[in-house]
Amino acid sequence: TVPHFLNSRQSPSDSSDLSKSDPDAPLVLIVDDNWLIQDLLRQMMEKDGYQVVTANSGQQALEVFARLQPDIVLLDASMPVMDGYTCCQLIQALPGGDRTPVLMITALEDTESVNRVFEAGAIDFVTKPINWAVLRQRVKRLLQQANLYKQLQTANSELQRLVSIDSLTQVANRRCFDETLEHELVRMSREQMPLALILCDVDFFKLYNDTYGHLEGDWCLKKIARAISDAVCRPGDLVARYGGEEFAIILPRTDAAGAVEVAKRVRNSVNQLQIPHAASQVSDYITVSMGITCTLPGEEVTPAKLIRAADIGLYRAKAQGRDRHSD
Ligand code: GH3
Ligand code: MG
Ligand code: MG
Ligand code: MG
Repeated sequence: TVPHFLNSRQSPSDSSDLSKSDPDAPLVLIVDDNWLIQDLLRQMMEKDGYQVVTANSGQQALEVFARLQPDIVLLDASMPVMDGYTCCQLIQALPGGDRTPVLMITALEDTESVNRVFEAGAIDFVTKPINWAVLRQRVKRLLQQANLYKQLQTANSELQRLVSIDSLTQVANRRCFDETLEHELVRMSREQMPLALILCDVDFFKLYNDTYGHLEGDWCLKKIARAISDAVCRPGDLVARYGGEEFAIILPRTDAAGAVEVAKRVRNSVNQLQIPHAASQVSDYITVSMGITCTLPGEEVTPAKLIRAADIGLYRAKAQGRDRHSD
């Protein structure tokens, strides 16, 4: 026979479970060693439209939790082998466990038992014999709160994205660049690893705007940002819009030779765009110049010093004829 906890999401063929439950409904994990109570709880939760999975031991509860990530757990406090308190603690450590409410079900309401419930990380408890109205309202409220929390987290991560991204080019903005450079420098010096910085400036971009107009200029910056990003491939590397038509590339764990390789790829990538630039004095197409600098492990270096060094390289690349890199 199919184990009792393998229902709903796991076995769509099990019509007795799925016919009633909406696949988008919250998933309730019921954990109780007593089959009778388990079944009553299941009926009650299904009546309220939730999806249900069950486990009859703490160990099984952990397995089911890890596999199905339920939205709420109804957890019997008193079970043989692994009791509800231990199980609750272990759930907190599982992925998603710290934001999934655990509602403990306990026959004991003495001070020590109550304290144990909350110390184990449960969000609340109901007592046995179960007052069904209380249970249902608590489940409903806890699910609402968990949902609200999830929405807040989504909004927060969207906000984080917005404050660190340049709206025109969709690469990191100056703020993100400053923060990243600061903390990567600290990290690289701790790890005794080099860090490279490339400053990349579009050649004769004022003339491009003058020739084709500002909107075309904006479009061009988007394409260039994309081309630079495509040329930078290691996780941990950061491409940022440093200012108007200047981009910066942070390359942690990269020495001078590695940075030169990246600069060559960036130049190729931009050249391959073949964006016509009739007024450019160095090419028929849009080109970029780059300044490269690199820290050595053990060296005292600040973001300002590093940027200045890259800027000197950039100035040199411009002076030497543009469409090239220099250190
Ligand atoms: P060089 O090869 O020496 O870098 O010449 P340049 O013309 O690129 O240098 P300059 O710094 O004089 O001009 C940069 C131009 O970039 C000026 C400005 O109009 C343009 N620019 C800066 N930000 C934007 C932007 O967001 N959109 C557009 N369309 N143009 C921008
Ligand atoms: Mg029990
Ligand atoms: Mg410039
Ligand atoms: Mg320029």
